[in-house]
Amino acid sequence: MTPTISRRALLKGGSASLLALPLVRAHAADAQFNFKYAHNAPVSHPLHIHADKACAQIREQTGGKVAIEVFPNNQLGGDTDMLSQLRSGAIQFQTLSPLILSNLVPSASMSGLGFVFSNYDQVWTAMDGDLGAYVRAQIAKTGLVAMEKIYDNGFRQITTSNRPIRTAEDVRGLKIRVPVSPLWTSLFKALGAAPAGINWAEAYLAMQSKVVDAQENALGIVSIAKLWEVQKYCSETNHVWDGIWFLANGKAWQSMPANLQEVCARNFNEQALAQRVTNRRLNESLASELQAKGMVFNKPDLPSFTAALRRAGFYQEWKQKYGSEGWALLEKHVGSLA
Ligand code: X2X
Repeated sequence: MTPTISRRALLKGGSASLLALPLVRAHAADAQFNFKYAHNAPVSHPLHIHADKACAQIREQTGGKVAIEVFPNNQLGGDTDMLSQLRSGAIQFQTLSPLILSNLVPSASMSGLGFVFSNYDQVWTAMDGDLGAYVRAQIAKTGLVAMEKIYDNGFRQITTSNRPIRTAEDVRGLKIRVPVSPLWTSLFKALGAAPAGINWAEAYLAMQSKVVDAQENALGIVSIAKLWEVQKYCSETNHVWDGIWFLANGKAWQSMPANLQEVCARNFNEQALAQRVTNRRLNESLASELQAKGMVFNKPDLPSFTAALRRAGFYQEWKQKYGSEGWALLEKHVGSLA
């Protein structure tokens, strides 16, 4: 969008437009589309590395027409703030957990229901297949565009500062930080914990200041964020698989002609496939490194968790919320749940 500002518009706009003009010009000098992309991950996380590469390739392959500036590490605010900015058009791209996106698109959290996916084959078959397509269609109804291939955050593990989690009983009363998401809160409430919904941007401080005693994340994040400084135990629950949708503001996306949309989508999707490989390798390689930093690992009794969730009516509750169409798609991939 090369800004063509007429003399009349300038005069009408008065001094504010005159002041803004040099900035706009400088920024748009070599690009038709100047976009902002923001996310929560540190720069050494595979999400940033691959998404940043996609943006660089897009710039190159469009001959500089599409310039996407990347704002990593919550520079523009926490996840829920960035989601508001994405919706208003203040930023044009965001990468975000489906569970946090569910604040806007309820069915997006289906892929993150507790203890449903048991391996990556199941995950990618569902998310690259009909379950992913169903969720993307719901996302589209809100005016956002989700790229076809979802990125990987990983299978999540519980860390605590005060006790190992051996069975579901050990989660009772646990003050645990969870991302801001109705599903995440519901999952840990159903297990009898005291979950606090806190954006990742504030999570480390919440652990350090003992507002919470626990959190749950894939090991890549645990390691990159140096959580061993504030957490002692890591219990390998694998309770939730978490992905990362690459989202665009619909108006910004549609402002591009089809050929430029194609270059963007192709690069975001190609890098998603590459990121899945890098990220999985990272998550699977970290246990010994984290042990060397002093964290104590254990493998909990997983059936005790699913039994507790069934008893609490957790799956029945979410089946009602998601509705039969979405639920049938999920069960098709993971088997009967409720
Ligand atoms: O907020 C989190 O815990 C994180 C970093 O895993 C997400 O992006 C959901």
